[in-house]
Amino acid sequence: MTLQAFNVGPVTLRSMPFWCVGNPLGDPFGGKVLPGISSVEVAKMLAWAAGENLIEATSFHDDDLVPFDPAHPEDDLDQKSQTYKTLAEIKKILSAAGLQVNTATCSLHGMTVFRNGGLTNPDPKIRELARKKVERTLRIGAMFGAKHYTYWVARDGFEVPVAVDWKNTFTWLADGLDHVYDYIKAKKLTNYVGATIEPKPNEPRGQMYLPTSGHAVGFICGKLKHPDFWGVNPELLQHESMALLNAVHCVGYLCSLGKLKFLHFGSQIKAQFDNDFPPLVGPEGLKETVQMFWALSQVGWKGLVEFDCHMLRAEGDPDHAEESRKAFIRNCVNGLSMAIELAARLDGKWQQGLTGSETDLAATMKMCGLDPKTIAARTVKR
Ligand code: XUL
Ligand code: MN
Repeated sequence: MTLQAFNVGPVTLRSMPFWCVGNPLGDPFGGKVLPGISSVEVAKMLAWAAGENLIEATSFHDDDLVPFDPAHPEDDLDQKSQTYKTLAEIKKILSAAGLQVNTATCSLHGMTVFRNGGLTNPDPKIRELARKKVERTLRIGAMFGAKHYTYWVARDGFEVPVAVDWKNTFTWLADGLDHVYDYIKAKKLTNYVGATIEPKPNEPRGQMYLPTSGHAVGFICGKLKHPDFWGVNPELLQHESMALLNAVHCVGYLCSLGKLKFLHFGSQIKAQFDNDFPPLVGPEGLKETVQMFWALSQVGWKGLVEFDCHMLRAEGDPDHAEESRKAFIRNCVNGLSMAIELAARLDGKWQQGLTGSETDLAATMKMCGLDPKTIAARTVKR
């Protein structure tokens, strides 16, 4: 079965990753709220969502599908291994549901061996292990026909600036990312149309080496050997808002450079830790989210939007875990539909002759469906 593209407003496909659905809602102050769920069970839930016309695509970390054993970094190539069998089972479920795979990303954050970094770890043996794990992820992605490989900056960062090897760190990072390209070409993994960097300012590290989309683009163009292969998948509103940046500005800038490959999407309270609220959920960001989709339409960008968020911890119901997870998927998709619909209200050339403040108020009236005449009448009413 092949799902039709979504193609509403600037959004061609909607993607729900494995890690969002499988998230058991632990946080630094408390344990898991929901019982764990196997990767095969997550695949079945994603297939359900596809059947409900909620999503057309998914994504995964290697660890979301199968565990990694450093002693057997090529277990995926052995058809008799449990790894291969699990991957084959998941592939069957996703294919039957018509789900595409947007991106494969290597988890270099979960295993404690990577606690001081993956691709930038000062220990060459750990950098080599990270490289092997990335290669395995690329092969797994190829098995699923993934369109992208994503490097999220993860534990490549620091807390103590005077403990960092500033002479070599960014070269190690470039070597690790150039190896992604070289491995894809050497192994003829033709499924990959490109690769992305996902920046984040902090968390899990105090500071991350590529904190914003601007840093990511600078690194791609200034330091990587194949800049055309690489783009950015900003996480908006979350990651840029953590650094008090603006999502409309972010997508406008990335699109002007042809570097917006796809979007990670959710909601965020500015300057807080990574809230990962579902789209439009929480006290902030309605205007920013809607204006972001408006800006994407304005510049003619079309592409995939991937939810990267989790249900509110307070809403996880361990006695009805499946229902909680399904409700979360619906809420994400509803939030996206609302944002696209509200953004469409801003189409047209209605700003002409208005000041900045008037434009903003007029935009809010249009977005909220208020009648300017009624508002004007109320304004002067005694
Ligand atoms: C973390 C985050 C990651 C990446 C993939 O904040 O967004 O889930 O999207 O590793
Ligand atoms: Mn993300």
